[in-house]
Amino acid sequence: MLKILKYVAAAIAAGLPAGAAFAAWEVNMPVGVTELSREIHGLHMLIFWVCVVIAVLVFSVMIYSIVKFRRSKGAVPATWDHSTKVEVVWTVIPIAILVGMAVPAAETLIKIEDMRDSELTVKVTGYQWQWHYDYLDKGVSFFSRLDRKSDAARQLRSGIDPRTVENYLLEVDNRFVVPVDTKVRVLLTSGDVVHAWWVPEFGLKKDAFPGFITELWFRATRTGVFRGQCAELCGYDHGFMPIVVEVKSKEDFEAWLQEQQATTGTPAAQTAAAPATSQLETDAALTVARAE
Ligand SMILES: [Cu+2]
Repeated sequence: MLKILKYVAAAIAAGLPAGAAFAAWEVNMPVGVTELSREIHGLHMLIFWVCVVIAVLVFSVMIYSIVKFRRSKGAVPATWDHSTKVEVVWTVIPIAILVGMAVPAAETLIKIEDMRDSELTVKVTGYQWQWHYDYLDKGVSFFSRLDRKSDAARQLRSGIDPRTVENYLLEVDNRFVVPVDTKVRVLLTSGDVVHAWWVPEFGLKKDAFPGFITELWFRATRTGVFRGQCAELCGYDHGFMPIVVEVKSKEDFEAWLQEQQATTGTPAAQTAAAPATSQLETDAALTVARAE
């Protein structure tokens, strides 16, 4: 017995990365930076601990029974083979546990699908191999593709060490910019094959189908840059269509939006005709109108 335990301990020790590497060795899912990702993480941890408690109880009883009632100790097998009482107990308890877990899970699922009261809607279209972002009613749209440095390094026999490229394969030329503390609704579709929009820190991943629109929403609770990738095998350059979301403060986002509207030559009439939701937007329309 002791020998077996020694082997197990040695095997575990060999499998664990040592020292500092162990500290950075993340096995759990990230908590993320959005309202939904926190909720999903909370649900995940709740279910995890339910599983831990069940495992501890079941294995304790099992190990105890095996050790205590072994033949070498003179245990005599029972002669009965059926107990309705026990059958009822071991059916009712798992049902109660499952229903108990289904309630918070359903609450979170409903929340994920609730698109009401979104403050900004962006249509995101996947293409082989880039993303297109269209800020509906804002007159701003652009393609977002792998940045040049990563693209150069990834070429066969490029001679560039990918380790010298910052955020290799996880950087784009035009980032998807969104405001913080704002419910952003993403309408997902595709121009060719099935892609999937996935940003781990947002806790969400959804497929983009040609001819269909799927949707998701997020409300980032802090500013920063968050990276993801297309998560569907969408062709031979599938690994080269990253997603970079830049969450800015509301003021910085408005400034960015105005800048975009000015530089992309948004038709003034279109912007002015759209119902202005803020003074800043009206100002942007006037600025563009004056510039033309
Ligand atoms: Cu893709």
